[in-house]
Amino acid sequence: MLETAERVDPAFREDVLAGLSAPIPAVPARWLYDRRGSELFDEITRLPSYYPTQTETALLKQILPGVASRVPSGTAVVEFGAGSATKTPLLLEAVRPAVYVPVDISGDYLRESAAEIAGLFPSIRVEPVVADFARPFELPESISAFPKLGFFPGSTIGNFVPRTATDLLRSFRDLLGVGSQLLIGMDRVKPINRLLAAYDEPEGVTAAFNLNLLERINRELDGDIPLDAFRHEARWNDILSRIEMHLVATRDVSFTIADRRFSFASGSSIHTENSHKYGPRGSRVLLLAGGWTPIAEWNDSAGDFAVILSEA
Ligand code: AVJ
Repeated sequence: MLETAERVDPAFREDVLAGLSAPIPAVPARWLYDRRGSELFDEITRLPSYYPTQTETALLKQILPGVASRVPSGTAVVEFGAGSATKTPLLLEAVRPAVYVPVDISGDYLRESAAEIAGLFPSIRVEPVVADFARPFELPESISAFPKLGFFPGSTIGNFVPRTATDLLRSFRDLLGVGSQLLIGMDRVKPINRLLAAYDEPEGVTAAFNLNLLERINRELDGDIPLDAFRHEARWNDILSRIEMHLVATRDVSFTIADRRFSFASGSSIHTENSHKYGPRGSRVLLLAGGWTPIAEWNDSAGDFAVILSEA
């Protein structure tokens, strides 16, 4: 018990206790991604109904020569997130940067994937940075003179509400500097049935991903939440243009977390994740508000997903 308690991030405890006591109960989405959560998300990306990963990967294969032609030679690529095993090699293959700087909060995962990239691309210098990219951090001194290309795929920007998303984009601009570039993936608005199917599929992996948060709370914060008292729900919030994940109480339920008592009425929910979807104009306005001027944009033929190159 003590052994696990020692490793618990105090911010997790604070976020859960404050979040579940709020008028609209919610827990920040980043706590979904513990080891098990990251494995489940990986499984999600391989589901037939979860189109973003397949669509973006196919789109990148097509467009990367065009991207590379707009990127100066001798560039340093800075990826926000440790990088996916498939998308990152595609980018590096096309752009052939001098340096690759993956930035991730998880040191173990970062070192593993950085070593893999270094093995695949012996001519690219790999300089991983352990940091939460949503908080201030510094790039290695050694790349200060290089032209820079930020890479932020996967529609991860969609996890942030627009106010926070623009703050994040501005912090990327401050970090990379005027004249730098950003290649970002953004999921598009599309028919609601397809959006809902991507976040609530028959295989039940997204449900397990969402419910894993409760298991994590029970394990790390000494909770006794009965898992069968909550079910996964994906909702489309039209006015805010986003998919929301919720954990909905299937009956009146009370439980304890870290010696604090909580009660949820049947049908009430814990909001666990947002995934904002943008139309063509909206995505460009968001980038502009964040200090980035779009210079080229690519969409798959169905218009499901966009990759946009911008300049600071
Ligand atoms: C990794 C945040 C882009 O919002 O589509 C997938 C996470 N959540 N299924 C997304 C997620 C449920 C994903 N992002």
